Amino acid sequence: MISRRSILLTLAAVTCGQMSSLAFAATRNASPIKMFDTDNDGTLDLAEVKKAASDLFAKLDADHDGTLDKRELAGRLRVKELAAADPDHDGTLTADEYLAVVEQRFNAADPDKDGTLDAKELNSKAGKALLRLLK
Ligand SMILES: [Ca+2]
Ligand SMILES: [Ca+2]
Ligand SMILES: [Ca+2]
Repeated sequence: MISRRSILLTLAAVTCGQMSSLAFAATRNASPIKMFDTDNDGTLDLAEVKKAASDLFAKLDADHDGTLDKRELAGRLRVKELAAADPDHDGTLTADEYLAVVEQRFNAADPDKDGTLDAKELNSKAGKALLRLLK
């Protein structure tokens, strides 16, 4: 016969397991707004987006030469996109060139032109293209 105590323990273990997998899912799907919304107004403005992009740029620049090459970009920009973003055609992006692409994508993702991106705008195709340059 199974004791009441062991049933309770089993239930507790199952509940804990479910909670930790929920917590895991929440971390994995962390809202980009929550990640980057430094003024906590529920949307991302250009300053917040550029800050996130600068942080990622620094992280990606493995050899610390102040530019990102194709390898460091790791597929974030397609060959064509990289060429378009690289006006001096040296095959690398400076932080300014990178942020210029970010700003273009920000504007493309903000069809109502209110200067902020809400969750719906970030979830659009243009919004997702922008997020690829932020994380
Ligand atoms: Ca904000
Ligand atoms: Ca580099
Ligand atoms: Ca907007």
